[in-house]
Amino acid sequence: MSHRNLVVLTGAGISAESGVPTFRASDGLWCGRRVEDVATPEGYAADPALVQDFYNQRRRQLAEVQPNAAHRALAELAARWAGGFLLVTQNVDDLHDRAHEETPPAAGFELIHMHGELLKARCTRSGVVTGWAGDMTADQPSPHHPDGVMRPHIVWFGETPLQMERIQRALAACDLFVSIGTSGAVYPAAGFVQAARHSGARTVEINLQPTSGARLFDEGAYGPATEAVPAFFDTL
Ligand code: BV8
Repeated sequence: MSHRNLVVLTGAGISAESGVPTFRASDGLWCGRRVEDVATPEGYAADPALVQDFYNQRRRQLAEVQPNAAHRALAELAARWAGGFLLVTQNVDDLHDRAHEETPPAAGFELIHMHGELLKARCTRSGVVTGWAGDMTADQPSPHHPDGVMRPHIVWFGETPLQMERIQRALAACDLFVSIGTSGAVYPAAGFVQAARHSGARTVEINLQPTSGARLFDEGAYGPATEAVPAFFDTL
């Protein structure tokens, strides 16, 4: 079966073998606090220094990690894919970006970070988003608005994910949907497979082992992403 329009969704599991901890393996705690409590507007309002430090530590860690064979297999597929190819990641690391810089994609490729990016910051008043590689303080002055401060350009729990209309259009037109390294614990990303099925797409889950949503997929390919992802894409 030849596929034209591909949508791939990735989660923390695709970066795990690069050394980036997943959310729910580390029992979802950070400094003894639930990530769901730290990664929220309320958490940020209550203790901006703690939340900024949570992201400062993860931003610094990016300098120590590299894309792995799963990121590179996606980049190699994107370089040769003739149709539409939307890669939607829930991850805020830049490992996909670096893999596609090393192997430039074909014209029909697009990468969306639906939960934002560690290497970007946003002005709380103007909404202007800029690149940000260093640490951020709790009251980081914004160069874009006299009353604004810079916050991580991250979608917290309770905030609206980015580019949802674009994602929903791609899901409505896709004929192959592949979900890689995500537990399916977080919405709306966890609902994308249903939208793809509704469009008649072939749906595939790639993970260490079947997730609680495995029954929603036509097929599963199980094992570490650095093995299972290249092996599956070799069949396309
Ligand atoms: C929204 C940025 C409205 C932060 C993140 C009650 C019921 C249902 C939903 C809700 C509810 N109450 C609230 C909600 C909504 C809420 C939600 O879903 N909550 C959950 C906790 C119940 N969602 C939201 O608030 C979202 N916004 O709904 O707005 C809306 C909706 C639609 C349209 C418009 C508006 C916003 C959610 C975004 C939150 N921000 N990230 C940060 O990074 O600090 S989410 C966070 O979790 C990360 O992005 C992460 O990617 C994501 C999901 O986790 P996973 O990536 O799946 O990681 P996890 O650790 O869970 O799993 C890892 C997987 O990898 C496992 O399956 C494992 O087996 C596998 N794996 C491990 N190693 C490997 C591997 N696989 C292969 N190889 C390996 N080596």
